[in-house]
Amino acid sequence: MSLVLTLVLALGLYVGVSVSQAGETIPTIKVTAKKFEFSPSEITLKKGAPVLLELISLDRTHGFSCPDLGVRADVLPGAPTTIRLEPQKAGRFVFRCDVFCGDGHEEMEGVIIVRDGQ
Ligand SMILES: [Cu+2]
Repeated sequence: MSLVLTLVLALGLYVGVSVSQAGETIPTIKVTAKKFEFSPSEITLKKGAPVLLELISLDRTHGFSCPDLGVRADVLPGAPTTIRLEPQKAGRFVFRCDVFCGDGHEEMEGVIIVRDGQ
């Protein structure tokens, strides 16, 4: 991926904020799924900083599974699924579609990069 595209994705990542019951402001990251890709396919987070992932499908039911970070959800067309994520370890963690969706299903994946908060 080109540097420019990476930058655009990084800047475009934080598209909104939500306020939790505790009154803290949590950034919301929208992730779309379609055969056979997630967009963005690379999500950069800060260790210890909570985010909401708003998952929506553009075609059929997919899954969003990142066992290393303890998250898993169905991704449905027309109805966003929101999951809260507060990564406690830095690293690169692959997420995958875990609902069989056709010929390209096995390659339908992305990566969450968690950076140390400093
Ligand atoms: Cu799939």
